Amino acid sequence: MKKSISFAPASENQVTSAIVAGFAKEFERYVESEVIIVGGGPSGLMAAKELASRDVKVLLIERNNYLGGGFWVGGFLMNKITVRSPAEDILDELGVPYEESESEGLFVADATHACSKLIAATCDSGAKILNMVTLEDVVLHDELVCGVVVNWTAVTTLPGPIACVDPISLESQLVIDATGHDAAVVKRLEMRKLVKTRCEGAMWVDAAENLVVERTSEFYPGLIVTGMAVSTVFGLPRMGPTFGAMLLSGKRACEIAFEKLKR
Ligand code: 48H
Repeated sequence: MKKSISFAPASENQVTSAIVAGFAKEFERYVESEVIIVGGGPSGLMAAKELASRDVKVLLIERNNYLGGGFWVGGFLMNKITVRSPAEDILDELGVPYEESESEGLFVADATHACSKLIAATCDSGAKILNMVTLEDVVLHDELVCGVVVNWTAVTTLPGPIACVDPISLESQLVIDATGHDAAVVKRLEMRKLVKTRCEGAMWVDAAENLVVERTSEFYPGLIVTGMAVSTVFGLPRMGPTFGAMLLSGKRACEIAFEKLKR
């Protein structure tokens, strides 16, 4: 005979209260963080996971409902991702199964498995995630980036005449631009002629991945760039659907941020 299940009793208003109280308490704690990461693709997730694992107070902002950015698909809508050695070490760390392709040192994994594991590891690390939130601007004090200006993505996509909703600011000691090809944070500085970005270069996988990791850096005081944003700002070649450099660039961004926080 089937055993019937009886859930704990709750009223509708108790469900609502639980959500409001849970959100408000945490949100208030994160109006000031040590590091804010904008963009929840592979580089941003990796940087968030690594920083939170070192007990850094880190907030990741993502404009979509879902995290993962371009990591869910490997290119041309085929859901296999590739990484080149030595980035398979990260797949090992995450517990993602993979196979070596016919090309030595080039590994293939299920995109959904890799992406889910990276998201789960980031959440487990203690990084705070704010999804459905879009970066609108930066906080800039005396030529130092010290926070972000954000709004609900739903507000930013409303037609102009009904979107008169001011954004809010969140402060941090450092901001990491992990917004991919857009380099959306850096672009707010370029708009004001404080920096100049180059256009992302044409495809050249062999050169591109090394360069992205090498050039992951503090691009402007208080602002670190990681992932494809590095290609955009420095005009580096693109690498196509291979993700080792995104993961290692996120790790590098963490190391740079961690060193800066210590000083
Ligand atoms: C909040 C924002 C905003 C904003 C964007 O594109 P991503 O996956 O970025 P990376 O750099 O971690 O990885 C790049 C990789 O996916 C890729 O495209 C590669 C390897 N391309 C090679 C090639 O040759 O084309 O993720 C960026 C994330 C996304 O989730 C966006 O939704 C988010 O940032 N985002 N979040 N406010 N203004 N802009």
